[in-house]
Amino acid sequence: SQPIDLRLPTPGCYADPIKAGIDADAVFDGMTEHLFFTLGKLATSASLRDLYMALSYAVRDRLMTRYLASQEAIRAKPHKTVAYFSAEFLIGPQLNNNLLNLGIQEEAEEAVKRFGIESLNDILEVEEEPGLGNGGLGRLAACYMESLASLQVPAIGYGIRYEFGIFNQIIRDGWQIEVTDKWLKGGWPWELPQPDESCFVGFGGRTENYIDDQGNYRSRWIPSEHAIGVPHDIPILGYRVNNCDRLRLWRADATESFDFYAFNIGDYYGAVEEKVASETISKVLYPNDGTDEGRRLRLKQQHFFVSCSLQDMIRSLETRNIPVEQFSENWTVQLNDTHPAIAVAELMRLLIDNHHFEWDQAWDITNRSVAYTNHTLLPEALEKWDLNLFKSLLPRHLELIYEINKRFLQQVRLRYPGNDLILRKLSIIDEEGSKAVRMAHLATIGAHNVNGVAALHSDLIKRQLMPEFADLWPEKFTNVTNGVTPRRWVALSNPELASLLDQEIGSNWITNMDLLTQLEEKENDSNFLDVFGATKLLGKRKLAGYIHRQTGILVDPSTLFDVQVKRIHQYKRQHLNALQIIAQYLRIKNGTAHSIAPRTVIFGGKAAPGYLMAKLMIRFINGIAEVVNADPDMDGKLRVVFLPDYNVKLGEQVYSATDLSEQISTAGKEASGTGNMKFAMNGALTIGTLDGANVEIRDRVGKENFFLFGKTESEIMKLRKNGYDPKQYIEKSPELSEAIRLIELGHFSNGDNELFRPLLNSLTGYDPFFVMADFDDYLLAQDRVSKAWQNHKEWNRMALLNTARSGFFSSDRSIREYCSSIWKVNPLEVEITCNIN
Ligand code: KOT
Repeated sequence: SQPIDLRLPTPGCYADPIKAGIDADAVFDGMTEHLFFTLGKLATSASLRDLYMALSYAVRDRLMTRYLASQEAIRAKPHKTVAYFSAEFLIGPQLNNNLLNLGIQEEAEEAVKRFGIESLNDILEVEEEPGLGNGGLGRLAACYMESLASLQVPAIGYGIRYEFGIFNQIIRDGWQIEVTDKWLKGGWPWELPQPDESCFVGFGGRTENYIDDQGNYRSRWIPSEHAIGVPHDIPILGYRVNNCDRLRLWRADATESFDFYAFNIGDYYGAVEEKVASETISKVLYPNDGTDEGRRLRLKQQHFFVSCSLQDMIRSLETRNIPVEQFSENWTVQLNDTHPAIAVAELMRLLIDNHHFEWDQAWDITNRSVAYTNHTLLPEALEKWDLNLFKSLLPRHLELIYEINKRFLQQVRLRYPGNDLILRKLSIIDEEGSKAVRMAHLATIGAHNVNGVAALHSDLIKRQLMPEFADLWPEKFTNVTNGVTPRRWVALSNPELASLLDQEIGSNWITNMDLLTQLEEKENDSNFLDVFGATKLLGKRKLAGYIHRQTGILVDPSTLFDVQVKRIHQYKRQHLNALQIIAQYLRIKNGTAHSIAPRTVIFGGKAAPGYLMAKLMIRFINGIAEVVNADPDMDGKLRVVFLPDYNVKLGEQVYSATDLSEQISTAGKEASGTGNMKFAMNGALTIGTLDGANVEIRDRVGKENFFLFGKTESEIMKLRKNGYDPKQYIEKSPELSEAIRLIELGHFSNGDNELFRPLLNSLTGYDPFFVMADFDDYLLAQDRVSKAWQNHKEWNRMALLNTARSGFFSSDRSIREYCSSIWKVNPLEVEITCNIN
């Protein structure tokens, strides 16, 4: 390809893809200039925050050549580009990631020292992360953007610039309190507003038919409200390449800063109200992970960002003189779950109503462009929109959906003549009870590919969730097992392990995680195992310091760090872990704890604000922590910690400091999990069920290096079918009965025997997630963990094999699979010439 010739605004040769011509002097000078001109500060009076901002701006400057050259490359020569549509992008802190990918961490370290700062870490500490996601789904989107750029694939991530991200969590008296997340308050240096590329979006109103100038019958939508989407671009630089992709997040603005007519007739508040209503669209992220709230504002958010994004994509074709007919040759749209599924109807609307395509051609373009990733089988998470609500907000889209549905059902009729049941099952419109639009059906019908996120999950989509669809279109249903980026989840978060890997196998592992298998040669190298164990201990010491500062609890880094960090959810079964702790506590109290490993059990995670049972689970864990940590009998044997406000930044400290990873969801419920992968890469052993990607992790790391327990998905199904009674399991298990009795007595609630009643009733009554059924087997697996911990050499050997065999779970591998089997896109290497010197 032709190198891109840019008029570079700053001197220096940018052709070196590694150091980018940036040395410590350049970073220092850049910081000095930004302190003075951008921040209005003198170096002598700059705070840590000022220095963080100055360094970030200086680094952002160094991204711009690549950012512009990457866009120029597409302009110069059309190339299919990935549009990753996601309501959430949980990107985490940006500064260190950009330093790493530019290859200037050491230069930055030296530059900040010249400002009298002891370590770059002091500055990295200041960064606030944009919490624009709930958990796994949003973090996956962020890992995928980083891998796309690193693999030199042209891509844009489209989403929403929420003013308030996921709430901050504080713990008071053991309860979760939600605090507004004001991530933008001090200014956020990583975004570039692009108001010239704003888009107009409609809502509500009505549709009408008309005859155009050529005498054609057409339909159009006359919305009653509008909002403007203002794009804010975040550069996503690939690792040591010139390719710099973008996250384009839309902020909603009012169409007029005031409705002057209303203002003039004296309705001042009415005018302001409309402005406020438009701007509310991008105000706040819905804090539900895995449940669907069905709220009008949420549907507005979805249509808002999807419409802006599709308009933006069509406009980009037009400005490059590419006919809109060639949309699907130039764009591939991935729907991250059904949150952006309205894209199917919106793209049809734009093509038919605005660009005057015939139905068949519009459908062909839509279907060729769009693919859908399903992330959950939980019925409560499958999005459904009340038909009346949908109609009142998106009347034209509903007409188009009816037409899509009519044509689809005709196909179904041909395939299954006379089978009305199947028609009702597959219809986009749910006719049972109050009518609703099923977004997963719209996405599945509109897409050319539907994938699950782990082998088991993809299989269950075909066998349980959508068997009739899979029967109709067997080749449409595929699997792409999730992955996580080794840049953030090893290199940045575990620098000690990263430099050990560099020494042992060279530094190419960071872009080729399969090279980690070379570590297997070291499995019997006693010295190496000690060094490997020592890097883990360093991580544990750091985390112990953090725990002490945050919670006042002193933990011993030589104990087994047993960690469960993830959203709090019944299906993830933090309460199973909590019950296990009570059993260990009782053993210690009763003097029957013979060979149990001294443990520090660490929890972290947020509960959706309206999910009362999850909030009670947090209270429960904290109740146990309070009793255990205050009891001298537990000293040196057991500690329990609930880490408040678990987020990406905290995750970076946790994965590298973990010995045992808790992945204990009810089989069939966790679509994949991605934390499980981060732990394994960092040499934690997993205790887990055969659920989600655990299955594949175990297959890869070896079953002897994984603590398996619990019922399989098919055993769970059978239990449910044959009438599951948790009481039978409780009666058969003395340790479980005893643990439950202690909770009932109020032992973990200062004598209050009502506090945990709802939790106990659920577990002993209906137990929807089979906690009781898996308890004994879990406890046995924990005993195997304790036994394994006695032999440190052996533990380290197993841990090493986990790291060595985790290469498959790099998001680079996942993205390569998406590129070749779903998107059919190739990399486009961005070259930059040095045209100044
Ligand atoms: C569903 C509705 C609203 C918000 C989030 C979801 C959601 C989250 N659905 N699935 N997820 C998680 O996605 C991860 C990435 O694929 C999976 O690893 C995890 O198992 C899902 O629970």
